Order: sequence, then C-alpha cells, then structure tokens
Amino acid sequence: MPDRHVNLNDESLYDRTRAEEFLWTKRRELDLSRREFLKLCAAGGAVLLAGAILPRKAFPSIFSKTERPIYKPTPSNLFYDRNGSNQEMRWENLFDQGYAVPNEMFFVRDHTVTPLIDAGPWRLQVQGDAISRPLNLTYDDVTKLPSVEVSRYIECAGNGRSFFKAAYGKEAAGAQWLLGGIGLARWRGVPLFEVLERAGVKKSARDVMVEGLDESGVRRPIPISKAALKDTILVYEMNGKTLPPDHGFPLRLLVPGWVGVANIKWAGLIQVSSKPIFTHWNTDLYVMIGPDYKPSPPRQGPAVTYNNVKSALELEWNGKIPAGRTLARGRAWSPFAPIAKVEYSFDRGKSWRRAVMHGSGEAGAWGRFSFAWNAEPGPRTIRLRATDAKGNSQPHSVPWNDFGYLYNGMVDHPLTVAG
Ligand SMILES: Nc1nc2c(c(=O)[nH]1)N[C@H]1C(S)=C(S)[C@@H](COP(=O)(O)O)O[C@H]1N2
Ligand SMILES: [Mo]
Repeated sequence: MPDRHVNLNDESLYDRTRAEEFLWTKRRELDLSRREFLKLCAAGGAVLLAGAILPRKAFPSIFSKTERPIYKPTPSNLFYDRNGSNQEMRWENLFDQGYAVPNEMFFVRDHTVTPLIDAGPWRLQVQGDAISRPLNLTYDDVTKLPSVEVSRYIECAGNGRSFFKAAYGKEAAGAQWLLGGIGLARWRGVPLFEVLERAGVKKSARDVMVEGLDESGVRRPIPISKAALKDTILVYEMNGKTLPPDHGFPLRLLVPGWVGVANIKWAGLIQVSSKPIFTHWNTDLYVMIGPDYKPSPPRQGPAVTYNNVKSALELEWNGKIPAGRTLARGRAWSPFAPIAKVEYSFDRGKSWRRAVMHGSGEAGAWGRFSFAWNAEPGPRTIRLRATDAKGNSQPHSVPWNDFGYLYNGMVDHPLTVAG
C-alpha cells in the first residue's frame, strides 16, 4: 500500500527546525482546508455521510494555538522535557501515588503536536477489503457501544534508550528517556472487535490499522489475532475522566503490551485488510536495525511488537536522600506475565536480596514492590532485576539497535545519601 504521508518526524532523525517549519506550513494548509470543509458542509454536501475516504487534512481538527507542542502543563517537577513533544514522567512522584498514574503526571510522546479535535464533526471510519459494511461512527455512536475498563500501561518502544550510551559509548537515535517513558491508567473503551464485528469483519481479515488524525498520521498495523483480544480497546476515558487531548481525545487505541506507538491517539480511520499492511511505520521505523538483526524486505529489520520486562524505583534519578533507615518503593512490569520477583543489589550485582511484592500485577499491568534499607552517607547505586512468572528476566546487556528500542538491561540507579 503506497504511503501517502510525509515522514515528518521519525524518532531517529528528529530535527526540530525542519519539523517546525513543516508544521507551520502544514497548519496554514489545515486552516484553509478546514474552511473549505465547512463551506462544503454548509452547501449541503454530506461529505461525512458519503463514506468516502476523507483526506485527513479535511477533518475539522483545530490545532493548538500555543507554541507548545503539548497542551497540558508539563512542569519540570513532574516531567523531564525531551525535545518539547516528548515529556518523560519523573518516577519519584509516583512514591505517594496509587496504582495508576494521574493524568496530569502521565508521560506524553507526540511525533508532531497535540491536535485539539472537536468531537462534534469528528467521525470514526472503518474501511477495507476485509469488512462487508463500511462504518462512519459519531462520538455518540462509539460511546454507546458496550465498553470495558482495564488497567494497563503504555510504554514507549524507546523507554530506557539513554542506557545504550552507557553500554556502547554512543547514543542511540531518539529521545534519551531514562525509565519514565511509561504510564499506567484505567482505560475505558469499546473493544476494537465490537466495532469490527459491526463492520462485518470477514474471516479473511489479517491486519488492522488505526490511523491518527495528527499531522504525521501515525499508524501501525496489528494482526487480527491481537486486534480481537478483549483488552485491545478504543479508549475514550482515562482514569475515570474524558480522555485528555494529549492522550488522544476523542479516541485512542490501547494495545496492551505492545510498544507505545501501536496505541494510536486521535484515531480517525480503521483499515481492515486481508493482506499484510506495510507503511514506513512498520518497515523503516519501529524495526530493529543493528548487527544482531536481519532485514526482511520490505522491512529493514524485525518489527518491534511487544515490550519486555522492566522495573524502576520511585526515587529521583541522581537524587539526594537523608541518611538512616529508609523505604524504597518501585514498580515492575512485563507484557507476558505477572511479576514473580524483584531483586535489588547495592554492589552492582555481586549480592542480591528480594524485595517484598505488593501484588504482582498481570501481563500488561505493573506490580508494586518495596524494601527497607540502611542508607549510609555517600554516593550509592541501586540495581534492580525483575523476573516475570514465565521466567523472563532483565538481562545484563541488550544487543545494540540504531533506534535504541527495547532496552531492558539492569541499570544502576544513582543517588547520594546526605552525610
Ligand atoms: N496519532 C498518534 N498516536 C500516537 C503517537 C503520535 O505521535 N500520534 N505517539 C505514539 C507513541 S510513540 C507513544 S509512546 C504513545 C504515547 O502515548 P501518550 O502520549 O498518551 O503517553 O502514543 C503513540 N500514539
Ligand atoms: Mo513511543
């Protein structure tokens, strides 16, 4: 399938100036086409009801008027700013929070900028050769369908990317996340399969691709086997509130356990195909490129699908803590199984102890753990190693890949104990 979109801002070659220049021209075009679109509607042209493919540009989405790519406040006590459109959650703030990450603290990763979309004229279209009834659903239509609520995390494929530098002496391309490119929320939405069934999905269906209405039109095919699972849902509520603009209002896809990019925000179009779908989002980007990986045309390397097992402490990175008896807390997660154990080490892996688990989570949702220790003054490191119930564990090293995806090696969390 031909790729009709400009590859504006892949994770590898983030060039801010170029991206911004492009955005500004694009925004002017968008404003224009929006006016044209409204004129058309006023003239009685029932464009949306015709069921034809609408060019994304014609959607009446209004883009944030501010200079900031992200709509919500992103204060530096809550986020590390990684190039404006990537805001990393600061783990220390989870220490006194509950199971889910509050919406205000949830990391944001936009390939371009957050669009502000009006749910009134917005439509969800379902098309493709593997359905028998194309759909054109309103926001009301979608929110009236049977819904479920699940607690699941979304984790960027590049979470932990910065650790490639320590391991290989050079940076992998993309935002240099520590471990805060992840967040867990309670998501309410309609199982994707409910929508596909109403569209008369055929047995021949193989790939399902949801496309975002943002300028880069992020889209990522998933196999029907994943699309049909009951927790693969089209989300309209996050932690009991209307899905915020930065997280995909009016509708986003949740693909539990799969890399962040599969969780398409600002969903507008769903294509259901009986043939494999290829776009640069699964041939050139979000593929593993490096000496240990083989290209498989048209892909430049194996596609990234699931994330892997990881863990993090609810402590400031390079932070200071007072000396004495202290409680450390953290969370560990795996897309494959509940967490079986978390171990910690103060001597870079020579000796290990086991943390206390407070619920092990389930596949795609984290478990919490804690341990008490005697903090003696001086520089310290804490190393974690999480293992899930299927025996997946954090490795010592991770093979290099150019985009720095899926780093889940054990890391030494640095901190200073005050004297
Ligand atoms: N339409 C669209 N969907 C998108 C993106 C985007 O830029 N546009 N970013 C993806 C990436 S790379 C990640 S990691 C997650 C981040 O979700 P969040 O911003 O809600 O935390 O959204 C994914 N969905
Ligand atoms: Mo991501």
